[in-house]
Amino acid sequence: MDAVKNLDAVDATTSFQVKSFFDSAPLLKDAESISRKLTQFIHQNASLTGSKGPRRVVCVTSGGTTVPLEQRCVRYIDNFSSGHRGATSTEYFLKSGYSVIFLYRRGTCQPYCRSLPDDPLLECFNLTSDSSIQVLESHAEAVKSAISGHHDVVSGGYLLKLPFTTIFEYLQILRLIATPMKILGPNAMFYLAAAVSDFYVPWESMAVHKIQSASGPLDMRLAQVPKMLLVLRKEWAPTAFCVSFKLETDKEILLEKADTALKKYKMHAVVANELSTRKEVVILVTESGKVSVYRENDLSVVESPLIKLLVEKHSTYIMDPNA
Ligand code: PAZ
Repeated sequence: MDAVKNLDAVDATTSFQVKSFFDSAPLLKDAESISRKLTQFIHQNASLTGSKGPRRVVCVTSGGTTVPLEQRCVRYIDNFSSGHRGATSTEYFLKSGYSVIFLYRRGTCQPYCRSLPDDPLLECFNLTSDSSIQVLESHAEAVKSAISGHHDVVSGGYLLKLPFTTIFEYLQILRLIATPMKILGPNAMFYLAAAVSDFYVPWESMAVHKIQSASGPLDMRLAQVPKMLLVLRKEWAPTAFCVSFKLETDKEILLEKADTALKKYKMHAVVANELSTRKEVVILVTESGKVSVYRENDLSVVESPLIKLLVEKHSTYIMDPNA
């Protein structure tokens, strides 16, 4: 099956910007060990077949990237994202028979943990009089389902979690993921829910030490982060099914921006959401139109119908990637 659509090459300016970004980025710590884990995870999952054919693998990105302002970083610019979307979507992909590479911002929401309170260790457990640890009855169900849900998918080899903090780490790891994912052809999916910085300070022009306030107002020029969606789609993962997200606070421009992303970056689908209503409704934008996806009620989550719809679209894509 020839899953490669005839895509134009990435233009020379973008290629140059991408090369400069990676050439100047600080070296990724643990790159070798991340690559080893990825290769093992992907090969292991690629050899599995279920009732619906070869096992599918999705890379879910989650949380916001930071942009350091100093090499010995004290201050940084952040992109908002609690990680709830990515963590919840991961659970629904796993439930639908996918294996998941969860690329997440350190400290953000984790799969199977959304029913736990903010500080689970201190709020769910108690010390008994003989100094043993006891789960509080009020949180027992949430703790049990978090531990068993997580344990099942990790010990089964279906969930691989990789953390990032900065935009440099995020994009370097995303590139590392895409390379071995190629062997999955159209059975691979990228679900890019992370909130990724549009601007950054190139490493070589970044202050080394903490910027001093005594020097007066801060005047700083940020470079534009190269359009990596295009590079992912055209070069890193040309056969994968790619879903990106568009977040806006002004609903007047949301759909227009989502449409542009679909066309400009050749995405298979774009999930458009507004900051204030993102937990209740999202709009799935594809070449065949726009569909509003709502959560069913106050106790349910919008990721449930969203992932169901995306799994169907992915199935159609697998049957004919060039359609
Ligand atoms: O992480 P969260 O559940 O708080 O929010 C999810 C989201 C709004 C970050 C995500 O749905 C999204 O739109 N991500 C892409 C953001 C962007 O346009 O950069």
